Amino acid sequence: MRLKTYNADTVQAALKLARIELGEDAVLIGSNENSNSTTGAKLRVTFGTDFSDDEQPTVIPGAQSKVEPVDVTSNAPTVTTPPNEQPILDELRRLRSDLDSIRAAPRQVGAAESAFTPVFENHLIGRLFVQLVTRGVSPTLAARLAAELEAEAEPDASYHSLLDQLYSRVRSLWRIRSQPVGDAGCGTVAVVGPAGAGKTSVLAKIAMLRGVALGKSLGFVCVDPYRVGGVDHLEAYAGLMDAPLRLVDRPEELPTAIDEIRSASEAPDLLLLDTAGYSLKDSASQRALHDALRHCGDLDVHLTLSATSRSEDIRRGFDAFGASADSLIFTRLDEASAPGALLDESLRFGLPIAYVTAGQRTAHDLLPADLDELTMLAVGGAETESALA
Ligand SMILES: Nc1nc2c(ncn2[C@@H]2O[C@H](COP(=O)(O)OP(=O)(O)O)[C@@H](O)[C@H]2O)c(=O)[nH]1
Ligand SMILES: [Mg+2]
Repeated sequence: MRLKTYNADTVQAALKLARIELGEDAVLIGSNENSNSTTGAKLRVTFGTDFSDDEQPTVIPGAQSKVEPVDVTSNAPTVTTPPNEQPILDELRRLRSDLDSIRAAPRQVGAAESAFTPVFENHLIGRLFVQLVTRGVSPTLAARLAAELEAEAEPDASYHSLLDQLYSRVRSLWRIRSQPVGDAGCGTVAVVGPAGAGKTSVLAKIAMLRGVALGKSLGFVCVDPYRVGGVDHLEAYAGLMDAPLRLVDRPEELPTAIDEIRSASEAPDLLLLDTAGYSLKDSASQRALHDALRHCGDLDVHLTLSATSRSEDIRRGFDAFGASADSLIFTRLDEASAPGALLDESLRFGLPIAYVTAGQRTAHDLLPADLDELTMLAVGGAETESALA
């Protein structure tokens, strides 16, 4: 997340520039009276926006901004106005609906010891809002959660009791998968998703936990139309587990290949299907894969997405492969700097989360989705309090 503060006479004037500079996701964080303005601007107005995963906020409530506020008053140096005002009017309309939705018109609170007036009347809730956004939850969802919290919280609730309430709310939002993957080590488990998302690694981990560990026989299939997807890894895993691997060139051949494996006299208990070489841009191949999977009988298909990807890429991954999937697996939690974004994504997709992975070691880093752990990822612990104090 990135925060930026503007000196302005009105919130709207500051917004005009914030939406141009920070983009349409810019969300009002707070405003306060500007007692030290050299240009006579009445307000200091702060906006936040999502940027790349590894960006950290430059300003937090209770701390003086390290960034010089930008002046947008009439006394300030000229701000270039775009030739066409229409986009700005549209932005203003969007702001109004944002503000309605988060029930948070800027309020002047009395003795403001902090540099910012929180949008939320209860400043502890404002801190929890920032805590969520810092964890990667979108400002829109964070504002909704904070507004719900504000509506139900006792006015004198402590930070810890508010945090508990927030935990309960966030915990109730996740959907996790209830039935185990690979029913008692049987059936066919497939992984789909963008190249590099961790599909082959996930499949090997599932093979270990749901096959080898249960004493089941295994078989692997890989469909890779371009033979660029790193089949070597899968070959190595299959060799290690002493399991046969069948390579299939085209998705159209997949139903027959799977049928043959299943009906062979030594059919494996657990069949693991890897899909490789599918680019996010190649919608024809994605469609062919989707059609083929529909004709493969009983399949348990997992959409594998990297938690380190930008939200936009995660969404593209879902658009490309989500239609075939029964559940989600988020990989690379160990490297994700803003894991709270997964809350937004999983809500948007509506699929249950089966597993997360948090490392490259086979098996040990495949963790069944757990409501408390996912909630902790999105909300963070109470220790964040001291960082914000
Ligand atoms: N740090 C980390 N690396 C992972 C994780 N899962 C997979 N990887 C690595 O990501 C890379 C791509 O994984 P791979 O399974 O080949 O992706 P695929 O192209 O979707 O099959 C490999 O180097 C994996 O070791 C994870 O949870 N954490
Ligand atoms: Mg692979």
